[in-house]
Amino acid sequence: MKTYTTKNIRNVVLLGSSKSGKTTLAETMMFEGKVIDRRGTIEAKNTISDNTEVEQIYQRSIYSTPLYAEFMDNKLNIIDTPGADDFVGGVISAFKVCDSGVMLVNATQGVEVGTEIFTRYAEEHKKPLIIGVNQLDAEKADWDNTMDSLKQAMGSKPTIIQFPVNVGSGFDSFVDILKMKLYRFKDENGTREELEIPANLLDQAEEMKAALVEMAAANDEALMEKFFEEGELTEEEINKGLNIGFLNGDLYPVFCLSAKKDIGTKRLMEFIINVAPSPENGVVKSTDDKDIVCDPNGPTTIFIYKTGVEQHLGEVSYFKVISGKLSEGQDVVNPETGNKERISAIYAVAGKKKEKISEIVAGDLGCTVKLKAVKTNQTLAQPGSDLVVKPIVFPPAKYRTAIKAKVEKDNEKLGEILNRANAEDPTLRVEYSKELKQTIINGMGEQHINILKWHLNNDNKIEVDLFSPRIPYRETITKVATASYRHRKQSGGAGQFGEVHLLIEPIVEGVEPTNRFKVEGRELVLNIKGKEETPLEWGGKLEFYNCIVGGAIDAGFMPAIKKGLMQKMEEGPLTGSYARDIRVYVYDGKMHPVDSNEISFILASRNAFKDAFKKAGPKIMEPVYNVEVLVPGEYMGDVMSDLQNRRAMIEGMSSTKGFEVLKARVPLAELYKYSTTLSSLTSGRATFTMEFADYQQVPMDVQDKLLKAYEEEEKDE
Ligand SMILES: Nc1nc2c(ncn2[C@@H]2O[C@H](COP(=O)(O)OP(=O)(O)OP(=O)(O)O)[C@@H](O)[C@H]2O)c(=O)[nH]1
Ligand SMILES: [Mg+2]
Repeated sequence: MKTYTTKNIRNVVLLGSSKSGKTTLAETMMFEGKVIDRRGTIEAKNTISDNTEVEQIYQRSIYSTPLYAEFMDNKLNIIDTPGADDFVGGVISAFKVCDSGVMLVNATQGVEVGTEIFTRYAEEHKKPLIIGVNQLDAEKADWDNTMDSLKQAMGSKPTIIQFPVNVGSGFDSFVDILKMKLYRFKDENGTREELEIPANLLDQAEEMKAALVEMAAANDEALMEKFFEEGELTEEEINKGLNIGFLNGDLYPVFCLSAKKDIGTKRLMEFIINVAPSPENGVVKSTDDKDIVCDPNGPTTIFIYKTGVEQHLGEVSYFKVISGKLSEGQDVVNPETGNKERISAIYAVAGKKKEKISEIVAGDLGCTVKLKAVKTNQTLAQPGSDLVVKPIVFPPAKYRTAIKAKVEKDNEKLGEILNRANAEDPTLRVEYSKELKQTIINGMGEQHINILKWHLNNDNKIEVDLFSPRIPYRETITKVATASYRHRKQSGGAGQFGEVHLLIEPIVEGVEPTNRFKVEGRELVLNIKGKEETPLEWGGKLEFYNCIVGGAIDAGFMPAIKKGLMQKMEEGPLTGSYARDIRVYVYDGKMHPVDSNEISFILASRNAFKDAFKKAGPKIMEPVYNVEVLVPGEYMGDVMSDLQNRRAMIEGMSSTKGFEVLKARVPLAELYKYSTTLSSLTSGRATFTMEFADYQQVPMDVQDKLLKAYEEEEKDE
């Protein structure tokens, strides 16, 4: 392969909803770029992009796949991404390393939820976007509907560069308004004729051209002025105006495609080479907010955007050269860990096909193998450089499941594999919860987890059970109560004796502690001598007051009393969940000159606390999440009633760009497999996010159920 300079590189991410045809387009682009001489198909499971067994089984993209073609003396790097929400991690990491995007819209569907989400990402990442209306050859393709939905979702940004002549199964021609020509395709291999626009389409073409010129003029003041004065622009000026608008993300040029029949692919690739930005002027921020400029003569900095294990190669790390050059044999370091790595080989990548190269420059994408300890989202740099590329921020998880090996002895190995999966895919977060005594996987959806399960079964031969995870409930109290407990043991040997009287009350924000209480029909005035405040690992706090008078209990036993309380705070009296936000006043008790010791007071305080807790209006609290659903209007009613069945508090509704946005607070206990339900309610046309909000008391009926379940569990043990 020839060596490319930074300005001869284009990095483009292929985006779009599931099944819009990204992988098929990638295949056709590889064909046009002469990487392959026969095109594979999704159905025949032989595309260059969907090259893993699991993608072929499911007939969809699961991972983002880097590909490249040498085209018009440039290196065109393409990342084919998965369209399903569950695999969005691959899309987000592709955004980090690509300089523009092609958004495919399925002409039989128009704008879908995925289109909307990925457009938002492109705007956030400030990446110029080209729109490809694909599948124009499909029987049910509808150009007008598709354009209407694009305008509804994106306002005036979609800018028609081409329009189709004969949409549907006979599709073979479109008019290109920039060139003012008609392109007709003679076969399914991209062979095209360039013809004059026939008379019956000329008016339409001219009308669109006028709109295009106006759109072009709007992006530059000088052009605008000239346009107003003279009423027209030269070809060159039109291109200039469109380029400015495109690069600023103010307009999205719209192209006609049939990826399947190779119609329009080459023209799209030409446009990318001619107009889409090279990485040349790209700037990436470092973790300390410095600019890292894409300069081939700068210090070597590479960013790892994807890692994975591949047959015959072992660990493969995919990177972008952010600055400088990288050569075979070069030594680099991970500035965060200090780990040294040697770049034993560099490859240009087209799916599984990897071509060895000896050097790669700033802006280019490549991969290397056998690095010792590098994870996705890390930087490698030349020794002495401390610049770390700001890592990609992945969206919060929205699917939570507990996992366990079917065979106990596999659990250790399972733990290791899960940790590695977590390092490869940052949207798959694995934690062992000490509190819940479960290994919990947080991912993006049921499919995401099913793919993990597939790998565990097939690659690692581990059978696992996935099941509903426990909920991290909390316990607290709602009113004042007192209790006392005497612990005494006198059977043989040394005896045990300790007696504790205590009062407890809830900590309520904004309510100051007091020393006067009316409780259980009497008035108690306490003499507060000491206060300890303990923030709790699991949220909230414990306040501990020493109110002992007349030496009823030695100060030396106070730590034991607190220890007893903490034991019960860690294993709440109601359901064994953590307790929080409680004030405890120890105001009386008794000692024995010989038999009192630490253990006696631990036990006395534990039991006194437990008794008081049960009298103090105890409540179970549950985690509540802020949920935001993006849904097409027609499914709104179904989504809403489903949420209401999940004890949701609807907080707001609004519409944006053709979709409804529903905001609600929903208990975590009601969100198990929500993504799956939402998907089936809306034929996969809605999406949502969820984020922890706070804890709130569970309703009485739910509390009763939880108490019963806990009693049963205790009995079993
Ligand atoms: N008629 C027609 N079918 C197409 C075209 N492009 C893709 N398809 C078909 O649409 C289906 C989905 O195509 P893919 O290329 O897998 O779509 P994708 O966008 O990569 O889908 P995901 O990877 O699941 O996000 C396949 O059955 C393709 O054969 C097209 O231009 N015309
Ligand atoms: Mg695909």
